[in-house]
Amino acid sequence: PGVRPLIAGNWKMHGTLAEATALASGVAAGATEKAELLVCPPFPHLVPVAEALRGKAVALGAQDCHAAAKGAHTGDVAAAMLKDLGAAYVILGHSERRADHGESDAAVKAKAEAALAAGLVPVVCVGESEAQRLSGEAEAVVAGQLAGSLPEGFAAAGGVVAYEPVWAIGTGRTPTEDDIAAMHARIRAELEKAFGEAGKTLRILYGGSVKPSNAKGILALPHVDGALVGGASLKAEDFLGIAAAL
Ligand code: G2H
Repeated sequence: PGVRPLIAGNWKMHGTLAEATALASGVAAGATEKAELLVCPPFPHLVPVAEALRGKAVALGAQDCHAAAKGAHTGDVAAAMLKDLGAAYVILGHSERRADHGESDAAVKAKAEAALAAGLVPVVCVGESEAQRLSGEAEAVVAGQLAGSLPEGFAAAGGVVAYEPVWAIGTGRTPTEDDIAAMHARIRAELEKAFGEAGKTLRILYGGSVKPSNAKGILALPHVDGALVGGASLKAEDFLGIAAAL
């Protein structure tokens, strides 16, 4: 309550240029007052999607950035480049990047610092593995990731945390609503511990197999301030259906 929810689409490594701009236009056509909508296309599609979204009420984000402001980093992209093309947000520390590229909490923190320095809002992802969930360590793991990944200045910039249990990503499985609520309450407590009063209003998104059919229950939970959506963000109808569940 009081915080405008954020419904974010993580397009991952999907689609053609034509599909990306059509999807962006489709999302923009259904933009709603109830939520802030954000789309995060792959790097090569950012500029045309930015053009497709010009004048529309949909924010643009990237899926990663480098920790350095510039330099000899072949194949990488600086936060300032993203800001310059019109991005407002950048997803950092997604579990797929933590797994595919060995990104540690310290690496995610350095990237978040670079994002803040460039004027981007970081969306920092955390979440436990299935083994960690089964052994009862999920909350401790997530608290550790938050402590290690969130830089100073995160709260002042309105940083976003996305809780994505690794075993729920793209699998169609989700935690129970009670488990989501418990984890989000824990994340809220950690944010307040780290940032005081400002931690109370930072948005905490749930991610992992969110779709129109389960969005209503998840988005109604306390301390769930929106969703980070993968698979279901690739069709405008599904993505907007999730926002409509608010
Ligand atoms: C979790 C999510 C988006 P999906 O990674 O970040 O993907 O909704 O496909 O589980």
